[in-house]
Amino acid sequence: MIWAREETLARQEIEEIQFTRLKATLKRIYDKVPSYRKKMDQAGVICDDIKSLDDLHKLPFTVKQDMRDNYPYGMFTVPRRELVRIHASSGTTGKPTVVGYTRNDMAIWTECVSRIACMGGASEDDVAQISFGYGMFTGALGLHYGLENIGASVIPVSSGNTQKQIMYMQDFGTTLLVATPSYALHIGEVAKDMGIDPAKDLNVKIGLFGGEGMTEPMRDEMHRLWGSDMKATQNYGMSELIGPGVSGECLELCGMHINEDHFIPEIINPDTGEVLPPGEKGELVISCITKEALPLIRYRTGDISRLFYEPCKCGRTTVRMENLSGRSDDMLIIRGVNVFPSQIEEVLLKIDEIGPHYEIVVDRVNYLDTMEIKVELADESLLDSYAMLGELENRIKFNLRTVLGLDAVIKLVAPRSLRRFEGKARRVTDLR
Ligand code: DLL
Repeated sequence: MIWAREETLARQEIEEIQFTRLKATLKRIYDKVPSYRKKMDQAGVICDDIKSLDDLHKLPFTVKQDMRDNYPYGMFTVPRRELVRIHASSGTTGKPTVVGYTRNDMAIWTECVSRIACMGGASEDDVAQISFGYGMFTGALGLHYGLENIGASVIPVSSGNTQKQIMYMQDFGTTLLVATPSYALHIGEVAKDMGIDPAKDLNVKIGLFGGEGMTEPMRDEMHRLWGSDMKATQNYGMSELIGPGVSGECLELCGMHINEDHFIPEIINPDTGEVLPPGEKGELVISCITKEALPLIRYRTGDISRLFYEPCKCGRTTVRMENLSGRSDDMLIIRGVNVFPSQIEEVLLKIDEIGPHYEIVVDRVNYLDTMEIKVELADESLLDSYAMLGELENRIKFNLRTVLGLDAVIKLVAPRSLRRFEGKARRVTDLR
């Protein structure tokens, strides 16, 4: 089901809406946010210079550092008392990034997530278990409001307490799971430990996954565990932009539809800032054109993707963004080779004998980069055969070298011996 008419507009119509909303938002930010006004003045651009969407590139970027410099409320265009919700995303260093919502922003957020839930096959018939951590993370409450809005019965279980999650699934008849892909896999394996086959004994038919990427082999793994008939889609968002609700996959699985009447996407060359044509890969930049409290313009997400404008078979006309290759700051440079952890994951998960859990440790020894990958065996019995282990290790090394041009030390470890995550997985340790 398509939730809103705005998802099916003709391109000209959508662009007209975008332009009108962009102009209004820009004026608002120029008037209310001193740091952005300063940036525009320094760039020598005034609101009236933006005469069409093609002029968007004239505007300065907003970056995470702007949020830090204006901590906590300096980027807001409304007084604090107009905020009805505050969230924050914790970075690895320093203060968190603070985001806020007016009452109207909450309505927009709910609308955007409702669309994404419908894209993934959700409806009022669903019992939706939200296994994202409730709290400052936008994921849980974002999906919560959206799913409630479409009429699903929401169970706000939060993350953790995995055995109890499974009990709720059985007793409450959960049909839809919201989680990070890594936690969804973990819930499935704990169910198996309890003697419950998620594919046969549970009724979870829809997975709305997000907050981190799901590569295609990871999706296959999801189907193996939760059943081949599970609709396993992913959706994308970011606290600074709104939280979840920026884009989501429909059941055609050909990229994530962006809610274009609320967000204008661009892809840029991350080194030069130049805007790249449709279909080219680069950094995703998003302008929020309807938000009241924190409408960031040309925000550099750091996420790597590309855009496809061809209408989708599902009937939506909104632009699709390719599932992310990763974040520009996750990219590892190992002996000069650029590699995203997601590329390593793609190679690993195509090998049948190993499970979907791995850890990458990058270090520098005697001025040379080294990479060690710990990979879990899918089946304990493999541990008994040295010959098999040796062959498997060589095959993994060979595949990595062929696809990525990189040598790695492979450590095969027993099933269930690596760390599990209840939220976003952290699979890379860079010791350099
Ligand atoms: O993760 C918002 C969200 C929650 C989206 C739940 C979808 C579902 P942050 O915590 O601010 O917000 O983290 C944003 O997470 O820049 C991406 O790098 C990554 N990310 C989010 N969704 C995906 C996805 C939420 N589907 C950062 N694929 C983003 C890959 C994702 N990465």
